[in-house]
Amino acid sequence: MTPYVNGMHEILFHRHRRNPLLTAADWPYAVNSVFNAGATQLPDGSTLLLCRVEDRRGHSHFCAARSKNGIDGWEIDRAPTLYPDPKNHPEEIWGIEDPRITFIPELGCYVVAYTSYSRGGPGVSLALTRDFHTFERLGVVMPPDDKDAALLPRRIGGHWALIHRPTTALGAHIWISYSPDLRHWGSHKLILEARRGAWWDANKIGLSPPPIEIPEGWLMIYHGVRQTASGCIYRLGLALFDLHTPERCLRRSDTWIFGPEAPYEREGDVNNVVFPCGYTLGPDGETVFLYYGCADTCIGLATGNVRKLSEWLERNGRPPEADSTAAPESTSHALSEPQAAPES
Ligand code: BMA
Repeated sequence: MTPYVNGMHEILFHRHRRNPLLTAADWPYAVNSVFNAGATQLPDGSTLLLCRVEDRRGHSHFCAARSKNGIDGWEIDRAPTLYPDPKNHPEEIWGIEDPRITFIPELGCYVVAYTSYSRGGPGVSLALTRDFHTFERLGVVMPPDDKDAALLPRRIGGHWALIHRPTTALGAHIWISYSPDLRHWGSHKLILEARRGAWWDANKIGLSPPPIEIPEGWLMIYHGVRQTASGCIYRLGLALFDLHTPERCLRRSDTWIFGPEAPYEREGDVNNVVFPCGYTLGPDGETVFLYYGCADTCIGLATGNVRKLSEWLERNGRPPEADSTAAPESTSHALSEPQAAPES
């Protein structure tokens, strides 16, 4: 650990002592790096990580790693689990990245939301799977520039809801969109804005793992990107959204809660990055196992507690409209006047 950490902040996520949990050295075939893994708990209670694996071309694919306790004893697929298919899906010509997994009880399958990368830029694609061996691709659902997407596990007002992060000349903010069938999307709404100026989450934010459903609402761990003279710093903040109207942000933290501190987070192919794409909950239903990419090079685990996260946000967060320094010209009516989700 860096000797410069102040140590006076409340610690909400604890790094596992076996970090980094998974690195390129663990892989059964030639790879450059493994990071930004989606995560889910399988019916037998074991943990599946769908790891982003980068080859020496710089292109990424996904490879599944399974473990009984989510910590060690990983069994890694001997070959790529989901590989770009540019012939049928030209949007994947430069690879597929950053998967987020949601189990959908109504469909009895998992939906993987991922970044498909091509000449057009990064877009959001969806694929369905029951077993993480075969996948049904739905193709691009959000055209470039868009990424950092995850599906909510059930319909809201009769419609599926996708959280994602389009980028425009005005910045990179978090949006929600709705669909009757996972293929046609509309009712797009801005739900969380990047702040500006000196803020740790100025200009660019994005969803990290899929939102966590708690009694108080959808708890979102999001990443904020600070641009500095020596590159970007990726850190994590918290926001809470209304359970029935997930476009309505109830609270947002002012400060980040987790950032690059350990040497494997500080230094790698891209320095100073912590980037979770997945979590699982422990048997107590409260312990969060947060799996995160470290410096675009390896995979770490940090554990927290949903109740403590929620209580901390209650004490330290505030409604976004109370933030007078964000978006002074108020580009977002959705932030101050939340609208109901479309009716079925
Ligand atoms: C983001 C994403 C992540 C990556 C991060 C840091 O834009 O592309 O995949 O981990 O940058 O390089």
